[in-house]
Amino acid sequence: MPEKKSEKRTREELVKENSNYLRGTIKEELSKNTSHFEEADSKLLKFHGIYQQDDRDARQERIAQKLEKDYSFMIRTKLPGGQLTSKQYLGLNAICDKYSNKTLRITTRQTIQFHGVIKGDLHKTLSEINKNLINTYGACGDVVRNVMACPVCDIDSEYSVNLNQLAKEISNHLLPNTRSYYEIWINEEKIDLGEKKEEEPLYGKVYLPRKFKIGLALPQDNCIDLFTQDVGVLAVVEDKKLTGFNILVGGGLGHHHNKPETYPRLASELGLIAPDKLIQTLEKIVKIQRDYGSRENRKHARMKYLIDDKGLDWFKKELEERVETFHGKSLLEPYRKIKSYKTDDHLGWHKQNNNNWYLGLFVENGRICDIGERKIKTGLKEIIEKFNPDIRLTPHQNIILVNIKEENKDKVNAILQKHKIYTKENVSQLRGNSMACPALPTCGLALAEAERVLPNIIDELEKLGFGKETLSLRMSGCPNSCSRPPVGELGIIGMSANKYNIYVGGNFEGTRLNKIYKENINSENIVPEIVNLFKAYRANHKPDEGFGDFCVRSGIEGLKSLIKS
Ligand code: SRM
Repeated sequence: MPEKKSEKRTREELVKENSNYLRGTIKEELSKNTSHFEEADSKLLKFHGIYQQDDRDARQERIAQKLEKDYSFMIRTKLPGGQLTSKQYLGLNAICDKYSNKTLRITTRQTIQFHGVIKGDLHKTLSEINKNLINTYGACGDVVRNVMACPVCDIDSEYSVNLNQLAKEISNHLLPNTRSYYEIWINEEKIDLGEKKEEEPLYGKVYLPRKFKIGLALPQDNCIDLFTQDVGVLAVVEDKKLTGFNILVGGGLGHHHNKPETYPRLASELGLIAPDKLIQTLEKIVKIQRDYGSRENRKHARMKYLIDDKGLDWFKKELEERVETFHGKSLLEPYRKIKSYKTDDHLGWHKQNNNNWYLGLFVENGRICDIGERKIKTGLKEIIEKFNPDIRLTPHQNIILVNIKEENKDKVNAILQKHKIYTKENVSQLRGNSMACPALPTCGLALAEAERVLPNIIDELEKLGFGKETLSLRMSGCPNSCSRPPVGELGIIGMSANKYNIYVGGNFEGTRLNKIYKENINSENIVPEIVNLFKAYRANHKPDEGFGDFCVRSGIEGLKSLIKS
């Protein structure tokens, strides 16, 4: 396998190489009565779907008291296309009550995370998750992450292609091969390979240079934010027939403050491939990144930088050569231009193609928990236990209950009402289209708050009469951009404690990056800044012009002078 060797590889590369296919000393460390893992194992744990974290609210106090950090672990499941059964959901719900902070967190890539699991409970938690036929293998780490897909394209007659099934197939095809996960977490006996050596045919010994993201969409529903993926796959349907898949490469949003060599980038249009060649083509793309992605600098290791360094033409040629040797002829046809994109939030009741109904429910920032009288965790459990719906998670951190019978709709509505759960009818447009990442206190990289403050910002804006504004509003605690703010119509990104940059000019369809509007705004000034923007929009927008489009037409300086005048 042509793995790129480099003189100065990062520490992560050495850890992977010396890990014996991701085993490290995790198993040995698990049996010790300690609160955390040492650095090398904590890096390897990510490949198993686990992040070592500490309570950042308590960090300073504990340092002052010369105590070690208050360690706990975040566990991320892998659910291609965000699909799970009601039994699996209830299983995860029970696990969160037993071992984590009693919340389930829907992520922006359609999975579920647990926060606050202590080291002594890690093995039990992972093994119980696996008993529910869900695993966490490759949910994090330098491999292909959860494959996203529009969550309703197989059940709504508006959509013509079953991308969900495809997401599962792609995910299975691109899983790591090593059995280390199963040996550690479900006590699988180590298989005796005799003379043969363990192999990772796709990833090799050092896996990928960096995380790798794939998402599948349709032009009528870009809810997965196609252009932000390392590889975006867009179904092209002509005359009601699937012609092929447009392939886009090199999307990614993470960047670093004051490091202009890092930047958000929208994926570039590469070409169209035939449906039956999709999986092999994706495999070849992953291998190009494996062989050429930077292993010297993790801040330059995502595929977007490889494409910018070497050029899209180089990338295309490299892919065609690899596909050619595999299939005998070039498979990339010209990219099919798409006239327009739409994005659906999937909220509310919708009739399915089998005459049952699906119901999309807003979950604020994806956090399934009971807050005051709003009891979404309890309410979901009651509905799911009674009516047994299949579950879909959306890329906007929401949940969809599938296959509800017509005669049960009123009963479900009554439970929603009883627990004061947000429905499409009673959540404001502003809140319903908002997302924030977890940030503090769990995320080790957060520079400022996000999930804990966005609801209050929206409360204030609603009180001031701006709840009806329909725009994508996204907030992240740092420029890594986990809630995808660089493509929001209004993006808010934490830069340091209590200081945020405000960005404007993405669009609802997710096809445009926004631009910086103001830097280093104190948290208490966020609402007044947004109020000014909304007032300028209300006074000056053209009929049917969205907020992001209005900001682009006005320009940043134009917006500022509109607000001054
Ligand atoms: Fe993310 C790292 C949470 C989607 C870009 N992300 C992290 C970590 C694991 C922090 C860490 O490395 O220690 C965060 C854990 C917080 C916590 O306490 O849970 C974290 N990212 C999340 C989630 C949970 C946010 C959410 O609100 O749901 C999302 C989990 C997705 C999943 O299920 O797999 C999540 N992260 C994203 C996205 C959006 C997407 O993929 O659609 C992005 C931007 C797209 C991209 O990848 O460019 C994103 N996360 C990052 C980055 C920056 C990567 C880069 O290229 O620079 C990091 C930091 C890193 O990798 O070094 C990061």
